Amino acid sequence: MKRLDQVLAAEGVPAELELVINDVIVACKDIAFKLRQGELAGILGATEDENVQGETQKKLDVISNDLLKDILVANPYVRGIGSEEEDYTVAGSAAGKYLVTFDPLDGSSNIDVNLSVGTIFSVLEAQDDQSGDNQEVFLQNGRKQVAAGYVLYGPSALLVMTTGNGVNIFTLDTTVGEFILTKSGIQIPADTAEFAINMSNQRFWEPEMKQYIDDCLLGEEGPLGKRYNMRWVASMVAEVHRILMRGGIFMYPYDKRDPSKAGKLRLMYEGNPMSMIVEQAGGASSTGRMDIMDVAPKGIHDRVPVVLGSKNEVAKVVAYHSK
Ligand code: AHM
Ligand code: MG
Repeated sequence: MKRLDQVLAAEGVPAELELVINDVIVACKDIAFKLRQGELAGILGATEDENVQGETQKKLDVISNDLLKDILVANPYVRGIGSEEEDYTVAGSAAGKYLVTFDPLDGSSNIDVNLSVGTIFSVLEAQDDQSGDNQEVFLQNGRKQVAAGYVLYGPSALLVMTTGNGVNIFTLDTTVGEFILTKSGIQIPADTAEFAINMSNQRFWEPEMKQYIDDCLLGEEGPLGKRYNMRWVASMVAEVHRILMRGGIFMYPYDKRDPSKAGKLRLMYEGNPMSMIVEQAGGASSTGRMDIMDVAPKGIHDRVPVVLGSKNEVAKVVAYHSK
């Protein structure tokens, strides 16, 4: 039985980075225990507030955000944090080497119906001596991530993470409160016949995406030559986890509902960390036109079209976009 700290040490992760990851995990364990208590802890339902994205905040969005923010800005190795639920980046320690971005509770529309949600995090190195409350210091592409992961709060709480040495899965042992390594060397099957997309947005998609899905729906008789299955949990963490376990393709493409936004999902909190995990597991991740991790962020809350999962299927979607 290996604990997270033992695995990180064996991967040669610097001690300071390990201490940063450890603080993320301490907060995630707290979130996991609060989710287990659910209604009993009075944590369900919405607040009166909206976040910077214009979305109503759930009580647990705010609680999870505060848990992560408070522990990380107090960590001497953290220069600053950026969160989906914070308008601006927040400064940590001036001498800190690392920047952490996170979506504290992804898929939070699922909380009140007792379905899976997750925390997604990404760690970058601060490249210069600017303070962490200056968002410029965060604006690095996804290839610069030194660690990325998510915690899936499902029937069991799972930590899935990478430091660039493959993908490991840890299961929260609730009897001792530790994440224990349960799977390593995760590899996403290269081929799949299972897609995940919110079909209700179809009329807003670009023609290339619509054509790909139309062809999937034609099954064996269509140009893709196979019968597809569909899943949509409305929780990216759960979708990505299913893809890690059995393959698949997940898409939240650009759509024209709001032309000022390049899609629904956020580059720094969702696109980049999930792309690092998927690529480390042998999968692929694209906007449809370029690798997500090569996108240069212009703002901390930038959005990005997302197509990720089984390598050969992602390549097909990219081919539709280059026709
Ligand atoms: P959130 O960060 O506000 O929870 O939004 C992200 C979530 C993803 O987990 C999921 O893939 C998507 O939004 C679901 O969107 P939709 O409501 O269109 O089904
Ligand atoms: Mg999210």
